[in-house]
This record gives sequence, C-alpha cells and structure tokens, in this order.
Amino acid sequence: MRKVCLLLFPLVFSLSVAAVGYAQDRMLRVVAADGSEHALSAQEWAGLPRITIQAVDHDGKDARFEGVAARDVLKLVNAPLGKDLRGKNLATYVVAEAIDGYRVVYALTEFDTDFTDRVILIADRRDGQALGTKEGPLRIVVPGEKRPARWIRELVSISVKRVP
Ligand SMILES: Nc1nc2c(c(=O)[nH]1)N[C@H]1C(S)=C(S)[C@@H](COP(=O)(O)O)O[C@H]1N2
Ligand SMILES: [Mo]
Repeated sequence: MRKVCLLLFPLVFSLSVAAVGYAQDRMLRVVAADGSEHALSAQEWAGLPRITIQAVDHDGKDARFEGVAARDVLKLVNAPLGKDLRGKNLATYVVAEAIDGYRVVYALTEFDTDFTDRVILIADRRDGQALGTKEGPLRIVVPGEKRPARWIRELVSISVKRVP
C-alpha cells in the first residue's frame, strides 16, 4: 500500500500542477455549435484584434470599454456569420455563462455586421484599467440596452447553439 502511494504521489502531484496551470492560463471557454470546445488562453486572447467602445453603465456613467468584439471570438469556433447567416442558421443563438451561474442569451444576428452596427464587446478594461475581480477579468458589454442585464460579469464561457 505504502509503495503504491509512493509511486502514485508524483503522478497525482504533476497532474494537479498541470491542471492548475491550465486553469490559470485559460481566459475563456468557447463552445462550437457541435459541442466541441476551444479553451482560449491568455496568450491567444492577447493576440486578438482589440477595439474600444463607449457605453453607459448601470450607474448611468459613460465609460470607455476595451476588449475584443465578441464576434471575433465566435469566429474561432466557426459560428455561421456573414454570408453563412441565412436560412436554418438564423436559428443560431449564443449563451454566455458566468462564474456565479448567471446565464444570458443573444441571437447570433446581434453579432453580425450585416445585421447591425452595434458591437457587443468582451471587455477586459474600463477607462484604461483592467476590470476588477467582481466584474472581470472579462465582462460582456452590450451598448445601447435600456437595462444592462446582459452585461454579464465574470464571464467564463460563451457557446454557440442551434435551436433543435
Ligand atoms: N455574472 C453576473 N453578471 C451580471 C449579473 C449577475 O447576477 N451575475 N446581473 C446583471 C444585471 S441584472 C445587471 S442590472 C448588471 C448590473 O451591472 P453592475 O454590476 O455594473 O451594476 O449586471 C448584469 N450582469
Ligand atoms: Mo438588473
């Protein structure tokens, strides 16, 4: 028994170290319509095109949010945007989920430049500062909505789904 423990310890230890390293490096889980997952690392996040938008937050304050357009993240899992967003694909939606289990839904059309000029942002900075722990590291910002209920804080995953 003791021998088994001694043999198992290095294995369990290295697996835990690997798991912690993986969890820390992962910024966001992105799930394709077929259920396959893309773990977006901090490094990959840093390489995505960045934009800045103005939006009025829950307290009525005008703020400058920086991050990555959600559509550019959805493209990583081949969400049917642009010329592909027609016919059956119009029944595609996006579910965002936070650490606290809060979930919200958007139609895929809300992310498409052929449908709207509004940019739904996955923000990591507000007025030049990284988002705090209660809000970040990532928060979705949906400019122009009367209630910011879909401004999901502490975002952990974003999934593309098709109405069955
Ligand atoms: N993760 C998470 N995000 C959330 C919520 C929540 O309960 N959990 N509440 C939403 C609602 S209903 C509102 S009105 C806004 C509030 O934004 P604030 O935290 O910047 O005031 O956050 C939204 N984002
Ligand atoms: Mo709210």
